[in-house]
Amino acid sequence: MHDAAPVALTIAGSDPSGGAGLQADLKTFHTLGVYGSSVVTLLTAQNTQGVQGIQMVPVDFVRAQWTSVSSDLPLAVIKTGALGDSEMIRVVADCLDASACPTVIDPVMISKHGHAIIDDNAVDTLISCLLPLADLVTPNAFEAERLAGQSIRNEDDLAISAVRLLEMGPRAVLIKAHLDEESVDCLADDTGVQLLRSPRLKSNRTHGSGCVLSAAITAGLAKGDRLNDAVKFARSFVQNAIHTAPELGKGISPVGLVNQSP
Ligand code: PXL
Repeated sequence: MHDAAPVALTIAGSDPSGGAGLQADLKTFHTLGVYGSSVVTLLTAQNTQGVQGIQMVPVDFVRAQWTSVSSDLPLAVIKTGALGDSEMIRVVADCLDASACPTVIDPVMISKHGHAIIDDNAVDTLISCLLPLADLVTPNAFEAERLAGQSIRNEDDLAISAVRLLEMGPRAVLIKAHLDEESVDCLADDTGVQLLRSPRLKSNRTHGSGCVLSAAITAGLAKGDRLNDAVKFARSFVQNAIHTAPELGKGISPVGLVNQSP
């Protein structure tokens, strides 16, 4: 008999082109030796060129999926992705509140190109119901600006925003930002604030990179890594995924996961 791999759950939306959303999460978990399970919140019709449609899953059926999975599998860590609207965020928050599982929240609100994905009401619900339940929240710079009400133009702004976000309830915050020619992420928790820098990769094959980063952190935590180590590993995993991205589709290619090993 083989030892069971740790189990991670993603509560997220479907990207049928396979580059982002729950498909990216499950592929990342699998690549990193973690058993992936999923609760689907919404379906997108999308490809590398854009999103052509969105259909919410009825909230009662999201609850039903949650009950099926959580009553049966030994969940080590839960990750959330696209939740769609205020009602869905409340339902997911109820589920998370009832479980004692560590949780990584990717607050999918604004795309990395600056387009709003959820409305103001949903943002308010995310702030009041979901952030306080997060062990880690992983906004991009646009999302951090909206959540913390602070514009991010330099490293000082990043650190101030991270501390403000920390005061909103999560146990830790990772803001993903690009400043000049660098990728600068800011990790804050009760031990302090750190800036993690790496050269900005000039690539347009980045579809799903945010999902893969937070999924790789989730996988690290599921395997028992400390947050700091999980974040550092996940950053290099995503850089590698961008370097090895295939040319797929007519638009923004997905990052590559196939040739990576842990
Ligand atoms: O990367 C954010 C994201 C999350 N979830 C779904 C998505 C996207 C971006 O395309 O489609 C389903």
